[in-house]
Amino acid sequence: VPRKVDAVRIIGVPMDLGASRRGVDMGPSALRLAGLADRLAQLGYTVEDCGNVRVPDRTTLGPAGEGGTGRDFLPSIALVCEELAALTATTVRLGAVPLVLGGDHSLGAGSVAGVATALGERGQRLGLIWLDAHGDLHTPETSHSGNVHGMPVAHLLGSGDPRLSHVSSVYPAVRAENLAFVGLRDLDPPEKAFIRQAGIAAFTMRDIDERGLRAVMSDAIEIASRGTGGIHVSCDADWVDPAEAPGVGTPVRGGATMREAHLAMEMISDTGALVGMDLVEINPILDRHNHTAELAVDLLASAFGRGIL
Ligand code: 5AB
Ligand code: MN
Ligand code: MN
Ligand code: MN
Repeated sequence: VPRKVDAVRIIGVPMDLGASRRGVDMGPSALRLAGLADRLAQLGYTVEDCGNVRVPDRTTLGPAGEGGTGRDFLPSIALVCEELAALTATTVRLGAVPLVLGGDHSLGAGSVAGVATALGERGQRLGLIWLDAHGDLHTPETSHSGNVHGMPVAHLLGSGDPRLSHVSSVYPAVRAENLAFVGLRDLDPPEKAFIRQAGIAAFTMRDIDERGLRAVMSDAIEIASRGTGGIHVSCDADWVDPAEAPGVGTPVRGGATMREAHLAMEMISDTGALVGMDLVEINPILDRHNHTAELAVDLLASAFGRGIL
């Protein structure tokens, strides 16, 4: 399949307001230091690094910062998501793929929203593949932790706080029928209820164990492709097993192997339908010698076609 787009724009989002554990704000630096831009350029892409979106440090947010808990940061996160969505929308309009570097996964409510806006202007819907150990399907009401990185998918589907669910000019930004999860293994009860009630395609690690990554991923791609103008892939580094990707904020044992992760990325590349991508939740403080960021750059290279002979 010839690829549709040969320009990639890198957008860093050094945000840790959505997570309890600090340090994922350093993710964009770690991924850049692991050689991301050069790797993509070697694959023949025109690469433009737009630098970082401005994100307030939580120590500057006053009482909400030091004393606050997760949901206190929602207004600040929503502002970052608005700005990020404007950038990803512009990038898609210009004919390039936005590659968003996190930062915690709350940014997904902005990155995906912007891509949905740009496709909506062409009369197209967006398909979404969410690679994650977690469902990220909480609303501020159902979340026990209050952490907004556990909420982006619910908001993209139109639930929760309007400041996060109305970032896109398309509402909801993504329809449940065009969404597929892959790699799930740590869901809270309200997230399971959401999946059942909305009828979301949720492929767990058990599905990968029983059917193999290839069968699961082709189902996910089919779901995200059906009736859509392109696929956004939001990759939480914690979908990979922590033995291979230790530098993540919320590790859960029993994740995808390195080879399964590569195959998933190669299959995404084969679709030629990738219109946007996030790589989030890398925590350099918990990493060993930047190995998780290096693995992530390898995986991104696979998603952008390095396996094509
Ligand atoms: B991540 C948990 N469900 O809501 C919560 O890493 C974890 O973006 C959320 O997937 C993990 O706090 C969010 C327990
Ligand atoms: Mn996540
Ligand atoms: Mn996760
Ligand atoms: Mn996490």
